[in-house]
Amino acid sequence: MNKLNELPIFTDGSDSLLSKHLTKAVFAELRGKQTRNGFDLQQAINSGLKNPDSSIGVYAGDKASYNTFAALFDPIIESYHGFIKTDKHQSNFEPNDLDALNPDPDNNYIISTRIRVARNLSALPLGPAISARQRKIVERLVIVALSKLQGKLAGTYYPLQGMIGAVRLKLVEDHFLFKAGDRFLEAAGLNRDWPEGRGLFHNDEKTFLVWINEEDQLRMISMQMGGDIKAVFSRLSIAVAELETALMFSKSDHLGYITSCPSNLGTAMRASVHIKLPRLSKNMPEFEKIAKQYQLQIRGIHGEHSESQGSTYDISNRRRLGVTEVECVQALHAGVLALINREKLF
Ligand code: ADP
Ligand code: IOM
Repeated sequence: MNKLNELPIFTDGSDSLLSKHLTKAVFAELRGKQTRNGFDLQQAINSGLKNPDSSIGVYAGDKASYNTFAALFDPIIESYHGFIKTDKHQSNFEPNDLDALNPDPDNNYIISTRIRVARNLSALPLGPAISARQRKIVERLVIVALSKLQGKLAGTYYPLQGMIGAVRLKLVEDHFLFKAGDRFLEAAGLNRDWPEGRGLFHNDEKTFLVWINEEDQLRMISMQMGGDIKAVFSRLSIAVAELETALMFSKSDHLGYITSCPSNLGTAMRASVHIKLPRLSKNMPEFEKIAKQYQLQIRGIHGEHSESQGSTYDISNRRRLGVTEVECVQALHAGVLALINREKLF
């Protein structure tokens, strides 16, 4: 990788948090630094430099990156989550504390609900700095932990290596598997040695899934058709607690769970619905205003950086750090109710 000699110039079109916070002074302070894993500023910012349409643009190679590159990461974390250096993250993954009746019991608007959390093993670097051998170790440890799951959570692991192309594409199309060749992950070094060490675990019903070695080492996912947000949350809460007895995840009192992208720190939770809003989506300014009011993010139907199809959107909580798991989902629930109520008024 080329060494950075000068402060990068961002094109006018770039709106990433990297472009906003990589000032001359920050660049001068950080350009010679690296963590004990050899992860340096060039690697941390390469995704944002190569992809001016990034929303964040930086990645951590390990937990230490959040200290070593704090002059850049802290303001990015504050901008994204509204969370400052002296704040402390709190967790509450208790389903009984969630007040979330199905906002669409007649299935008129919500197609499906999905909640995922990201996790990384505390003993190893994060994906952008992991070696091929370490990635295989992650895969092995996680497979062993998953093999102990019982009842409705029990399932099978499908490695990407050797998977038939058409099978893989169908899993991606059906929203169960991550896509190949993502350019944001590519520039962050997250696609090295593809497809080795990557794979998908799921139970028979495909309501509990684990992605191994994508943007984070684990993405644990609970999903099902319809709008029963509480059922999806409860299943995830049980599964995560089970896996936490077998695996040691990287976290800190200040930042909660440590993830490769700062947008996922804290709960590392993205709770989303796929929702049809044919009338409201014709009035994007109003749609966006409601989403902003409830701190929700609007994504396309095939996930981050995808376009929507028809009038179906992916709506999810934006903040993940400085809020508990229950609060993430409560925010989604309140926002989805507001969107449905507005849609009904047209
Ligand atoms: P992540 O949520 O893991 O950060 P993406 O935004 O790329 O990553 O989404 C991953 C996949 O999950 C995509 O195929 C996306 O369409 C799918 N997905 C997200 N939310 C839902 C949902 N509520 N129902 C069904 N699939 C979903
Ligand atoms: N989480 C990550 N995929 N994303 C926020 C990248 C970006 O747009 O900067």
